[in-house]
Amino acid sequence: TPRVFSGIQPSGGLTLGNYLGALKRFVTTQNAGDKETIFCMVDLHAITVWQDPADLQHATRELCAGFIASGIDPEKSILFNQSQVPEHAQLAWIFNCVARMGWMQRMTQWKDKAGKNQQNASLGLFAYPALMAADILIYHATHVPVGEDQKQHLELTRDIAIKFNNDFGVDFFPVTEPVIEGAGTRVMSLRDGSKKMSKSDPSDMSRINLTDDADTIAKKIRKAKTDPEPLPDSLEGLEDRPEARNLINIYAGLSDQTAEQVIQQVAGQQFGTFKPALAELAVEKLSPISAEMTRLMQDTAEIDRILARGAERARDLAAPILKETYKIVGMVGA
Ligand code: AQP
Repeated sequence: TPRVFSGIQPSGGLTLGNYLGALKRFVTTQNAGDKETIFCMVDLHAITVWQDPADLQHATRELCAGFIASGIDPEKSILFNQSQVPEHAQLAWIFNCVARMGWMQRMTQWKDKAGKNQQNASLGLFAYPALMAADILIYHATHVPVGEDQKQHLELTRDIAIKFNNDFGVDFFPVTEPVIEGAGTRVMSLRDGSKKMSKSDPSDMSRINLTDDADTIAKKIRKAKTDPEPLPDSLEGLEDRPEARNLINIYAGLSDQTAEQVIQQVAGQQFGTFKPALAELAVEKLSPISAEMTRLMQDTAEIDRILARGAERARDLAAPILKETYKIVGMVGA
């Protein structure tokens, strides 16, 4: 069976962007039942920027609760945190020696996150995409559902697989397919339609957190930046209106429709009408998830057991692939 892998960083709370761009699509993939699904809380990625240890623990458990509350079933899918499967870091080292500095320097996420002071960024942040390639390829995963922002990293994963295969004259690592489809793959900030919605944006008003209560969600949508024009009757009419387009996309993602279908229903509406409808939809879809997360977080020992069990299953798949990699590279004892 083909394998699907994807991960989310426990670097803060989950946003509506993570939900529509990742979690909701993971659940659809899991429930389709035609692929083996592996989902990971990538704690080793999170520490490429500073994380307070207690916050990291909390965020990892809460993220696990978020996966389950969204519909990931730890029996059907393999659900675990990255650091419990050391093969990820071991393969990442091999890939550090395959990937080139120049490839990493071109990554826009590196440039954005390191900012002006690259000399002061962690070496781990620079090497982030090699660890991400290892996350995927340690399972020989062929399909990776992600948001639009991860496209460049997935291309680099392909480059690493191809170079490894060429360098060693083998046909070992598969060339992975990014799966970037649907209305939710690029959710933008509620304050600035040109920036992605992100858990690390300093403004909490820029995002909807999965843990926000109904009033907070309604307030954030009411205050979301828009323009004064009514909604158009076609997608072309949204071309120069990024904020309006974003709200339409969010509506489409939450209601399982295409943006085209939504625009036909709301054509001509003022934001004064559309925003309350969107808020109502968001609360209807998100509050059961938030309530379930709160319930699951009351038993963190159970969450830890789920993660440990998932890690065991993941190691059974990863260990033989690492061993074979070591053999190919020429490590004695492999
Ligand atoms: N705004 C978004 N729209 C659609 N998809 C998104 N994803 C993140 N933001 C959006 C998708 O969520 C998955 C996990 O992301 P991540 O937590 O590993 O990393 P990130 O992309 O760095 O997320 P954030 O929220 O922006 O975190 P910070 O602020 O810490 O960098 C990925 O599939 C991603 O595409």
